Amino acid sequence: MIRLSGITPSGEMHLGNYLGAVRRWAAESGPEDLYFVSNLHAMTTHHEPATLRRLTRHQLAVMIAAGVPGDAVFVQSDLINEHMALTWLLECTCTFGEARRMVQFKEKSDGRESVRLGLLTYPVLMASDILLHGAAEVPVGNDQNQHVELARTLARRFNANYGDAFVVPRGVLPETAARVRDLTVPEKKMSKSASDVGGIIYVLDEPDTIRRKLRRAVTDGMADVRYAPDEQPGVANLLEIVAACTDTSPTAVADGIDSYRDLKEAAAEAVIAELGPVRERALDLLAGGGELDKIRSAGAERARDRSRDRLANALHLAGVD
Ligand code: AQP
Repeated sequence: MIRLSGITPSGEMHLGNYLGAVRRWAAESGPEDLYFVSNLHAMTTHHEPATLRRLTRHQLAVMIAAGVPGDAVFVQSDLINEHMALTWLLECTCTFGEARRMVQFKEKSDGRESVRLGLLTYPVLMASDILLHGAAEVPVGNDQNQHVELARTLARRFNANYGDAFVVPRGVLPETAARVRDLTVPEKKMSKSASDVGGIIYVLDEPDTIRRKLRRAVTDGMADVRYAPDEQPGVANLLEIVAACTDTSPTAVADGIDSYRDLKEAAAEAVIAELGPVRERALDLLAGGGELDKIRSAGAERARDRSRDRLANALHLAGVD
């Protein structure tokens, strides 16, 4: 059974991406699973080419440094011909009404004067990612589940119209997904595209930067260290971060700490200990030696080999071989 997950290089990898996704990929990866940098998805709104190229490499390096197996990773644009060929087949399987109904399209296009067509069609590109690689399970948060549903619909429709080409995938909610919140706006999740970087801990942040950001984390005026996410979201976020980094529960962390100052210190120590080795290895990979490029091209070759017959069969069934 193949599970497929991706990360979009819309910014540098942060603690939320790491604890909520990438660290799990490293720990739980099965022999057939695939993890990719979805750089084509980063083009649906304004992007800078040089920045996108840099962030694509950055995401790949951090994934490898975090322990995601090298033979399970690839970069989406390294298989651009394959992904685009299947995207076209699926765009000709999807209706305009289906694409327009996607909630994320409505949210992201709302109020904008000019909207890239890719923002409308990107769920079809996501369906092609899933179907090209034969994924049976796609771990996603609630915000992406509608897109996996679309992939299911398109797989079923294509199979019914032309013949058996695709595994019908299903979305699965990760069991213990840590949801890391922004340090300065704890009501919101930590996000690559947030405008205030003070609320975001990046995986490659230096230890002093991590300490500074955590010292400035928003708490509340209750002066009470207990785990109450609804009443004390900032404190709960810090407790969850320590718990995730030290493999315990937020309540157990709260039991051993008396002041917000000590909580912030504990969070800084836990995060620095967790991210330190990943940061070091990622910086090594990014600095040179060609190791990262070798991993990248071997990953692309493997992913291409594994998807070749599936794509050829789909093209044949659709009558365009
Ligand atoms: N704050 C978070 N806590 C836990 N998990 C998170 N993820 C994202 N933010 C958090 C998980 O990281 C994986 C990769 O995310 P993505 O690149 O697909 O996009 P995203 O979810 O939209 O991430 P961001 O950081 O919020 O980016 P922008 O600002 O560009 O939208 C996913 O598994 C995601 O659940």
